[in-house]
Amino acid sequence: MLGKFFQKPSSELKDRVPPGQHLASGFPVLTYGQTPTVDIDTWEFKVWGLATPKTFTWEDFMAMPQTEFTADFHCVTTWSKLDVKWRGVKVTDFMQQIEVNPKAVHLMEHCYGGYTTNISMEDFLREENFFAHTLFDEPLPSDHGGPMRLVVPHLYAWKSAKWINGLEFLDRTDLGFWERNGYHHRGEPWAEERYSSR
Ligand SMILES: Nc1nc2c(c(=O)[nH]1)N[C@H]1C(S)=C(S)[C@@H](COP(=O)(O)O)O[C@H]1N2
Ligand SMILES: [Mo]
Repeated sequence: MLGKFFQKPSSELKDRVPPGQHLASGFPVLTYGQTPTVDIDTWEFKVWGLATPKTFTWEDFMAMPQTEFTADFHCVTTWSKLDVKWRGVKVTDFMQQIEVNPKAVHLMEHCYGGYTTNISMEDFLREENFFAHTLFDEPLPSDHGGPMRLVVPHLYAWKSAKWINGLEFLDRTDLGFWERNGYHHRGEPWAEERYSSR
């Protein structure tokens, strides 16, 4: 029934595939709505809310330390892709560039096209999170979120905002697009935090 697009994970990979997930062949694209056209020359990334407002250009991001990442990717619609290879800027390196009010406990990820998703500061500040501009040694394709997306490997991939262009720091939990439409507020795949009980 899973046909040629999905495989059951082999036993050695099983401990890397969360419950209820299947391995995808290839790298599916999952977008709600249109893929926005985003030009690197006019690209801007802003921080606001409980942080000193600041705007970054593409050059500003390229001047930050650049790191390679290999991470597994889990979509709540039940496909997973292991060992995705990316390059970009670690969230913890980016955070050196901004001043955040200690009252900030949560944030909203904002994107070109209007998509939003929320995340706690604790989940956002993890060492393995990064802003990605390169996928398997090629510029990140626009359907996968190019020129720049966030990747949060330890949560379902709807938290990995494509075409990201801003972070709004908050003193409380707020809900993003899918979270307002029934998805779990946190989305941890090993706990199968798929949908909200409310
Ligand atoms: N801006 C934006 N980011 C997004 C989405 C979206 O629709 N818009 N979809 C999310 C979902 S549900 C998933 S599974 C991943 C899919 O990333 P991919 O298309 O690169 O596989 O992007 C996430 N980030
Ligand atoms: Mo998804």
